[in-house]
Amino acid sequence: MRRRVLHALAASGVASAAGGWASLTLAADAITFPFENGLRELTSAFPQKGEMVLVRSRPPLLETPFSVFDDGVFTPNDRFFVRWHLPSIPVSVDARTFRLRIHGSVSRELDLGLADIINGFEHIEVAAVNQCAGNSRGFFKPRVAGGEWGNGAMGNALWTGVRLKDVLDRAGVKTGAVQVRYRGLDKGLLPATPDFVKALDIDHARNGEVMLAFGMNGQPLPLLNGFPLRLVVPGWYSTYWVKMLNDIEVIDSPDQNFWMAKAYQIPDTPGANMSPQQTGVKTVAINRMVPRSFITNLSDGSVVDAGAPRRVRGIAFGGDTGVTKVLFSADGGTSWTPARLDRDVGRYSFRRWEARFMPRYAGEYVLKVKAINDRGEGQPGEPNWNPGGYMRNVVESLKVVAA
Ligand SMILES: Nc1nc2c(c(=O)[nH]1)N[C@H]1C(S)=C(S)[C@@H](COP(=O)(O)O)O[C@H]1N2
Ligand SMILES: [Mo]
Repeated sequence: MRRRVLHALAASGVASAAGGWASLTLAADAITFPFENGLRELTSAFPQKGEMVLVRSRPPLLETPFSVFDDGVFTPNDRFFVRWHLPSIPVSVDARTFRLRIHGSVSRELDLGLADIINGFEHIEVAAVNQCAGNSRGFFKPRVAGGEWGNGAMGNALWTGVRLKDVLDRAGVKTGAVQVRYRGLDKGLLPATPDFVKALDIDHARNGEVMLAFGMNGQPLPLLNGFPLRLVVPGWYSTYWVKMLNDIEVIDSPDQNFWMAKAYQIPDTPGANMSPQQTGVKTVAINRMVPRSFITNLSDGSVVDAGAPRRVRGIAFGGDTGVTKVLFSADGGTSWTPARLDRDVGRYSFRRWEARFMPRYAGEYVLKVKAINDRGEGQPGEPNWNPGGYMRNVVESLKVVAA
């Protein structure tokens, strides 16, 4: 794996999007999500990306077409979703001149090239789901502001990299440090636009799992997924997974910048749930993920043969811990049967599951699936709501027709 990634990095050297992606010609194909204003174009115009659902073009928000999740437990790099906040993203990054700076409350500032990182620290690998906090926001009712994703603002990859802990240890974190903050190469158009900066508490940053990743499914990261280096924070929403990471700063007081203190705040309530009328709700920075599960080989409105048994399959994940159980219902949630779980490739990963569905009679069937993680936490039966459109994890339903 290491050799393969290194080889590919050497061969590519520079990841670039010749010409940029501001002047795209859009494809004619489209899909419609089952919510208001759900029409989306399909595009293959972005560098290193196959066909993607176009949610917004500048900055790029590209969603994974849901059928891709039926193909395997890992989401291919060329179909992996993309989300950026600021419009000015480098259209090429040269791996040979790229530098990562580690500074702030440390004994020794570090200024590392990619080779220093790859050759200087032990490598680790983790299978982990990268999911936007606003995945599925388009389904929020009442509607909320923000990128109107369907369910495809997530993906699962095998990440290769080095422990953030090891890098911090080399720099020597000083006593009194409380957080570590991260920024990447992207910028706003105006100098007044706050840089996209995120922070993690010092103990979290040093837990040995948080990673500086240079490999994704055995390849260098695609440019749009953060080439050449990104933070991977297993179990946490991807707002913390800073891409094109070139600056790490150890700080002595909690970060108060816009992206921590104002954006990505959730109600401090179970399931980040509140009512649209509620005011004065205490908020906290979004953090760990919660369990979700999906059917991937049937979609709403699929037609199946009446009287013939059928395998239903899909994916589940536990959030910030493993999935222990996936339950399947073919009668709208009246009765549930355990699904068979596929190979476990790690607790932060998608886990595939399969169940038997016997549509004995012609007619409509409401299929549901729910995941329970190894802390016994399940998915709620009713959707949550909050003004940011974050953390949807309701038990999903789809209607199929047996004929
Ligand atoms: N540098 C940088 N990193 C970033 C962001 C960004 O705007 N800039 N967006 C974050 C958010 S909110 C998401 S959802 C993920 C998306 O990761 P992906 O594009 O690799 O799927 O990147 C995260 N890392
Ligand atoms: Mo996000």
